[in-house]
This record gives sequence, C-alpha cells and structure tokens, in this order.
Amino acid sequence: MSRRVALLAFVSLFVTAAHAADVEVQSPWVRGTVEGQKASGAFMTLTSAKGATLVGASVSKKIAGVTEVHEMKMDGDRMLMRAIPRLELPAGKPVALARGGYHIMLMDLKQPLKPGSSIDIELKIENAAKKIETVKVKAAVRDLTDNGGSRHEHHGHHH
Ligand SMILES: [Cu+2]
Repeated sequence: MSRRVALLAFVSLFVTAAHAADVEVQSPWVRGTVEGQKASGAFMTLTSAKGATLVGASVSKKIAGVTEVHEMKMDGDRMLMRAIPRLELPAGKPVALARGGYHIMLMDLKQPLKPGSSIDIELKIENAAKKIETVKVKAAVRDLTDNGGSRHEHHGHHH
C-alpha cells in the first residue's frame, strides 16, 4: 500500500512539471490610450501543446481596476462584447486574441498606456491536469491611432 502511494505521488509530481510551461504566448501587445480613455484591450496568440483553458487574466490595480477576458462577435449588424469565464485552448491549435475577436479587456484605467512602455499581464491557465497555473506575459504598448491619422508615430527601440 505505501509503495503504491509513493508511486502515485511521484507520478503526479511528474505530471505537474510536464505541464508547467504548457501554454506558449506569441506577440502580446496592448492598444495604447490617450488621457481620459478608460479602457483598452490586450492581444496575443496562445498555443497549448496538450490542451488548456484560459480562465482569467489580471494586471496590477495601479494600471487597471478591472481585467476580464472578453469575446466580441457580430449580432446582426451590431458588435457585441461580453466577459467569458473560460476560453478553450485546444491541443496544438493557436488561439488568437485579436481585434474584433477575443481580447483581454482592461477597464478603469488609472493612467494612459503609453506606446513604447509595456505592461505585465498574468494569465490564469487551467492545464490539462486541471491545475491552475499563472503565465506571466509582458505586453508592449502599441499606438494604433496611426492608421492614416495625423498623430505622431512612436518607433520601437531595438535592444
Ligand atoms: Cu472587451
């Protein structure tokens, strides 16, 4: 009996380690804001090797009072946005959080998000073993008001 318990403990440790870095995050970025703007969105592509679920996201309360995972979709000719508690990440299939679709919504912003800076986002991921993991993401703030507009464009610095 005790041998069996020890074996199970070993197996579950191994599973936890195997899932530790299960979700890969690609090109995370945040839409920059101007003074007085209270909300913005964060975007990225998530790929889980073994299948996982995004169950939440957070940023420092000094940046945004509320952070939620949102879904955006057309309802007739209206664009609707709502908070979703879970976003499935099927094994091996990249899931894009992109403009007009899924996004991480930052609300009650405490200050403008300036292009050239970055913010830290923590993703709560439920892995295939049903364990919640935190995945830390550094998202660059990008100015997206420059598509044909007259605003000054900020060029990224390469290090
Ligand atoms: Cu939203």
